[in-house]
Amino acid sequence: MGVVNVTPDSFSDGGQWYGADAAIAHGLELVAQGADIVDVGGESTRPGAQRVSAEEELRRVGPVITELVRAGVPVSVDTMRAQVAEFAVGAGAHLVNDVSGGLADPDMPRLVAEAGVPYVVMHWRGHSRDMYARAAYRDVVAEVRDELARRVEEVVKTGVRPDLIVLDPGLGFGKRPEHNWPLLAGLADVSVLGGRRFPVLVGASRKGFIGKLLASPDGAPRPFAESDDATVATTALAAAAGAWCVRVHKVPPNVDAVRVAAAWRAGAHASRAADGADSADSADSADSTAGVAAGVGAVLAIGANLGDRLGTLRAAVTALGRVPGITVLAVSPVYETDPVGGPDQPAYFNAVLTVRTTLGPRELLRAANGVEAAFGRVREVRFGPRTLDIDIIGYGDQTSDDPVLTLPHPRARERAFVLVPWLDVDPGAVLPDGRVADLLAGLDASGVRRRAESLRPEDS
Ligand code: PMM
Repeated sequence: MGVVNVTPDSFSDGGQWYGADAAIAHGLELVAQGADIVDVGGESTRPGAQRVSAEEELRRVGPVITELVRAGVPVSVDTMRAQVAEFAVGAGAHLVNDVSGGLADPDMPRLVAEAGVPYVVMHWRGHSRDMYARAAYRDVVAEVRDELARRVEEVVKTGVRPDLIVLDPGLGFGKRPEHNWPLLAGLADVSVLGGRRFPVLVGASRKGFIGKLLASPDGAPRPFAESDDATVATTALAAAAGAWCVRVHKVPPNVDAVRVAAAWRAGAHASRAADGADSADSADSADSTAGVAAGVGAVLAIGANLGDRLGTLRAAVTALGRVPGITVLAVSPVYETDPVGGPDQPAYFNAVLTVRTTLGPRELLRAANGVEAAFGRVREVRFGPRTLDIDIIGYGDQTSDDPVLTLPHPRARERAFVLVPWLDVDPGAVLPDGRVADLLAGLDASGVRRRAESLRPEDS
């Protein structure tokens, strides 16, 4: 996760990306450098920071989020305000990153529940103005875990889906330097609440506790911009310990560190498997690279219900086939389908393609988002009309409850408009809950009507 702080006074990069144009360019640069998600924030949370108004926060992040989403970037909004999150999700942001874990704005959990987007619940004891006043712990790992457990219980009560929650120990937030190291070393303890393992986000990048660790002999802390190497070390350790995401300012060396950690975990996995040990909880994140070199089969569903639906789907098939690392294997017939859920809207054209890809699952998602964006898709209404929608239905036989990319697609099993064309290209297709043919037998497929046209560019 690359950071874009659209603020004049952030902790480590305040002022650098304050103008919308600079912030947008920086977000695009972070993605080009390998970030999977760009976290856009408009309110500084550095120790001692005063709050800005909701209007000012929206003025800062609004155009940046809108533009990055339009460019196909998976965006996270770093906000404690439901009003700002609502705007961001409406503009197509994928994730809400709330450093207060729903404490700062009581409307936030309900908004996130309704939007159905992933939600980062961070450990927090109060606003930055006087956060050190609350930095007293007897057993910091146990207290952070227990306080996070209470937050999770609360937000789930409000309707947030547990499988969309990401935990964050909140490094540096109401914590003195010495409190952060046990939390980093104890990520595994913080991630399991009530018997459930949650994905964990770690935000150590350029934080004061790193500067303090690297202080010069006279006690002067290392400046932010010179603590990136140490941030990379924390990234490698956190990723090797199984963190789902690291939030960083300088993307390239941290991407390298994540790749090293993934190889490390895969190595540990392989050696445990060779020993015949139980390896169920090892390196099986959505970005596991096992098998990618040889190419992995993936199933994509495409749909359109605005504009030239057939032309858009044809162009999307061509565009996907042109992405380096994607080879289109089979394209189903086109179906005209009645909309399911959402507002009153025109009928869709839907199809399914099978591809072989050397991209990892998140890279494939980014490629799909890029093609969607090329057709001007803006998600104004959830389940509402769209010029083009591309869903990753399956990626090899990987299962993952990664909140950004759940595999297989959690709603595929209930969608006749996906299962019907999927069977056309793979009659033996299976989902974890059964054969696709059997699942389809239990659905009403009367709203799914086969068309005569083909999507293959050579047939048009
Ligand atoms: N840290 C900052 C801002 N947002 N979000 C999450 N989830 N976790 C963090 O640790 C976090 C955050 C402050 O850092 P910055 O101002 O240097 O970007």
